[in-house]
Amino acid sequence: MAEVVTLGECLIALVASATGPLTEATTFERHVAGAEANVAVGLARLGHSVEYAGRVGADGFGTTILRKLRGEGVGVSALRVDPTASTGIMVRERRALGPAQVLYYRAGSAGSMLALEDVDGAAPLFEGARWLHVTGITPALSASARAAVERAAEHARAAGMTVSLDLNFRRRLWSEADAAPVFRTLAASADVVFGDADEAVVALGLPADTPAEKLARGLVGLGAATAVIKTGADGAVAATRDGIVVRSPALPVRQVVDPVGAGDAFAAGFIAATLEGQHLETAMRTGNACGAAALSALGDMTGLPDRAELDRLLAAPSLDTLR
Ligand code: KDG
Repeated sequence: MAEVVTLGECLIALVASATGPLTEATTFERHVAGAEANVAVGLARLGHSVEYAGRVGADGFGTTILRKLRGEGVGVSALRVDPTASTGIMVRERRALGPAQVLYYRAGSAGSMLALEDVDGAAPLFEGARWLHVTGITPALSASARAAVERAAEHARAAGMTVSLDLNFRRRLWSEADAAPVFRTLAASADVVFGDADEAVVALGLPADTPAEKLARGLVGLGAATAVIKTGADGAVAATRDGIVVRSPALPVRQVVDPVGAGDAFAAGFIAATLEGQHLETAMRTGNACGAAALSALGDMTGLPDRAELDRLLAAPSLDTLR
């Protein structure tokens, strides 16, 4: 019986080997990606049992994903191979300056066809599990995927599980106007909501310069018990329904190798610490440490720390060499 259940689209990321414009990129590294799968692997590396539900195509990339998740110790009993569609792909350039472009090739992919039947088929996984993690990416993929996420939240609530939502707004998948009401509905059935300032602004319809603490309080106002706003190099700020506000500084990162996946790493660390009975301060610190670790390596999952790595980071975040 797994402690954590998550669901979504796990896809292949082709990440440019060198920094610079996509136009000039000639070689790409193949990585396994997908926000919920990143969280699943992050939790598994920290020693938590986790089940991942979704669909991949009956192709080589689908097999890559299955092998990767199995190899990381993530349960894949509810990850179906769909022979009617391909595994989704995203292509990422890397930039030393300015935002990096992401191209998605996932319309009609196997993962985007996630549907109610996948969640209902996975219902036994919810019995005895403690936590469900969902993101705002999956509801953007298709109407059936959105219904699946909402159904998963219903199953989790019925089973007395804690539900976390990472807003993860993806402008290339849907508009602010379409995303905002979905974010609000999902936040209302979540216990913990994660997001960055931009995503919270979209969910709450507030001005872009709204301070992080106010955004966290706003998300709590939607119904969550705790909301965490990640503020990049500044760390994160959390607000709770009881009026507590916690600020947690980021760990120093000497070189940001790849920013993608840091938010998922934060969520994994936060969830792991909370499952271990730690206080909000420790959950935030653990989340920040995992986020920093993810920033330091290429690919969404590469830098996710195991327990020993996390302990080293938390003990001596600014040492540059251990001799
Ligand atoms: O959070 C990282 C994700 O953005 C990445 O793995 C791919 O799920 C993904 C997406 O849709 O952007």
